[in-house]
Amino acid sequence: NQIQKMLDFYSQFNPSPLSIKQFIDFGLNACESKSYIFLRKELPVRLANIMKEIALLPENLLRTSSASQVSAWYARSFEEVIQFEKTEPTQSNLEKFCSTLVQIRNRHSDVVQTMAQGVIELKESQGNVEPSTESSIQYFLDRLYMSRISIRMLINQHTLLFGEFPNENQGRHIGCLDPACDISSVVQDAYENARFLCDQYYLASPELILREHNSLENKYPIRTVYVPSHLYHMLFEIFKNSMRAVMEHHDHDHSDKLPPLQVIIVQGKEDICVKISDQGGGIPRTHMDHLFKYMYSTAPQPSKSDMHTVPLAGYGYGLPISRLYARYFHGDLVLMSCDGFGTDAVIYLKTLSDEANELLPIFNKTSTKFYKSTVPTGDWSSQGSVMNARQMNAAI
Ligand code: W6P
Repeated sequence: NQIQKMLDFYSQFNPSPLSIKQFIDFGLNACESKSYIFLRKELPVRLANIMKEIALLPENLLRTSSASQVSAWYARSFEEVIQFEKTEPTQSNLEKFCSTLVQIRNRHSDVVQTMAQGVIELKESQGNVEPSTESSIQYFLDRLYMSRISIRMLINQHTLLFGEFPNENQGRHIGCLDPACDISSVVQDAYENARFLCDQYYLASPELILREHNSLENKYPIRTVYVPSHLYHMLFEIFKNSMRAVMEHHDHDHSDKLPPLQVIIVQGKEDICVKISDQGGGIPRTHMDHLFKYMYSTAPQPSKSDMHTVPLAGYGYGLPISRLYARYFHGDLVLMSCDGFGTDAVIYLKTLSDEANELLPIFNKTSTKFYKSTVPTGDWSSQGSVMNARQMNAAI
């Protein structure tokens, strides 16, 4: 039908990544019709690119009611936004466009939760999931959520700059970007809010020791151009995990002896690093990869009634999504752990706003191939293919 044709058409285009600098420059000489003309093509392109991938999902996931719900939301939004394909940027069309964008943003607010539900449904209907299916789902969800982050960024910028309350007291902010984002105050804020939860459940919480080191100019505090809500999201998630680890690893009756969380913020030529160190006993290396896996994180929670599991930080989708936020503008989030001692989480951000380009999934032959390929066959010995002592004895 007509919509399918449009979908095929728009999916042929690659999304156009913008840098933080471009978002700022655009916001400074904000022109609503320019933004409108860009978005009425760019939004259908980004929607179509990810919709083509939704179509390639493992069938047993796509068939779940949750995944088909998400798929239907995308179809509806695509349909709505291409209504503007050939309409002129008159005042009334610009207003309609804004309210359509708000409507789309609201429609998609529960995508992450709903896909998580779909993964649970899949597990319940399948029992165990093939490793190849699992890796397809990991690949897909990373791309779906990254696409979603990017589309929401575009919608937020347009609606904040040109929406109903354009000059609402935003201070220095340009849309959702802060051109002088004070990293340490976002760290403080995220720490205080995580600490509030921690105090509620454990009746104590580790202190924070915060240091800054600006290797470029000795000017404090370290500021950068960034989306403060993205940075907050990552930090809040890490703090919750670190606090839980510290509280679970140490004697609750001696909360005056809790090792503090140590954060250092460093500005280098290329990167800004925010390192959060806890002494929460660390993570064994065998668990490290799992922390970023959607399938692992959505394991049906075994102990909902268990009074010892607190909602401070289940390994939900918090970490994988936080890493996507970091990668979205070409940063990263990595964990390093000393099993038995503690964990360092490092958030990397690009120092230069013209190097901070959106990282966007592109639908093409390569991405298609990924869904069809199986897990690469091992060419290193591993637990599975090496004999243990008993097998060795039996073989001899
Ligand atoms: C831990 C486990 C973890 C995950 C993410 C961030 C920090 C930490 N600390 O023990």
